[in-house]
Amino acid sequence: MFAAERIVVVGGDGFCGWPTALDQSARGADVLIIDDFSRRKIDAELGTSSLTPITSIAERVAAWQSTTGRSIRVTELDISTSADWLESVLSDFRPDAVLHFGEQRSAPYSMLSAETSRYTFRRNTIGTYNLLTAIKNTASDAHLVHIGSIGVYGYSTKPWTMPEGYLRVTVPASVAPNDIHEIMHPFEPVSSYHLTKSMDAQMFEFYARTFGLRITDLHQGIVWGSQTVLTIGAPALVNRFDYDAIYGTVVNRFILQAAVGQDLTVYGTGEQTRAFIHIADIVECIDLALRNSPRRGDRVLVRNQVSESMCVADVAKIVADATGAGISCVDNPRIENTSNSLRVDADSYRALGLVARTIGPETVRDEHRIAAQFAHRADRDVILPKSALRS
Ligand code: USQ
Repeated sequence: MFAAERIVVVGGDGFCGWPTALDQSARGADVLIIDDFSRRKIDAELGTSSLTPITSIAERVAAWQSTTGRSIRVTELDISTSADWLESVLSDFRPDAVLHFGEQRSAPYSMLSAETSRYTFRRNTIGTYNLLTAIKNTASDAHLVHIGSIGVYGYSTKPWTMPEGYLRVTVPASVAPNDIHEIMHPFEPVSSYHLTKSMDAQMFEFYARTFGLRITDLHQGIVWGSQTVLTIGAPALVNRFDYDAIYGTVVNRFILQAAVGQDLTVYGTGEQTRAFIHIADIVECIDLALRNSPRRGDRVLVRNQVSESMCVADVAKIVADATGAGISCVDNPRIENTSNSLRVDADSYRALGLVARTIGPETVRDEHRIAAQFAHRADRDVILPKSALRS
């Protein structure tokens, strides 16, 4: 039994969207990818490219068809500028679920310049708004699953474990004695990217409460790893592996640095604690989220899509021990707290049976093997940050 029969994957050509599109197609769903290929265009703008040689979307879906006999349809469309077209696509396809991966997903990119900050804001906020109105205006009962970020709550140390979306608070006695409420956990974004994810959450609350849209918001940690069992099924299916200073996230950057014989660059103290999840667990999580959807009239269902929390220095030590690489502490190019702790409640997926991978010697060595296979393609000029990130 599949989680949904007809699934739209917005951003289905991207890092998380592509393996998820394959996974849902393999499970039997009829998948339609909507993508404007902006991620590929940003590669060209930044002068970077994936470590792994990704093929065009046409080659990707043709390879999928020839290896599995299953077809995935593709529509090129920018959801932030083509609202009417988006509505007509949803109206024709009548999806049971819409997976929303179609946002500019790099916090550092949003901090690169005033223009990249404006672009991120425009694209993410208006894109999400257009998607919500398209679902509402087509009277669709589609379950919207959005990739959010655990970073919306900021990285100051909190004296509690980060709950899944909602915080129980006691209203001061002078206002309402002994009155306990559950409120949306306050946001504390640390970049304009995280600001857009916080605004998405407010829009979701409005559309769920006012129009009964069924929405799951996944507060995802930093993704590491690059491939799933399906993306390594044929060379043309390979998923992207970003390692540059803007789109590469910390674990994969460390693994790539180890593969090319560079020291691992720990920014600042290394005491920044972050939450992590492996790409192969993301596709499992999305399937679980699809199978366990909210009902019409429910509040937004928030799940923390996180397998563990760890500080950057500890991540570096695990990668260094597993690969023999050295470690260098460098000036931090970002404005961020020098040190924080972070405890995240990820019970909802655990209750659904998820057993997630963790960052350890074996899992790091698996990814290191992939990085080593393509290390000859690495451009050393894009690994180190070129400027401070402050917008
Ligand atoms: N860092 C290093 N060395 C490096 C690269 C990064 O020490 O070579 C440090 C950074 O200073 C930071 C931490 O590692 O403290 C994480 O950086 P990152 O680049 O892996 O992740 P970040 O940019 O903070 O955010 C990323 C994505 C964003 C996603 C977020 C998940 O840009 O799309 O949503 O991870 S989270 O913020 O946890 O919700």
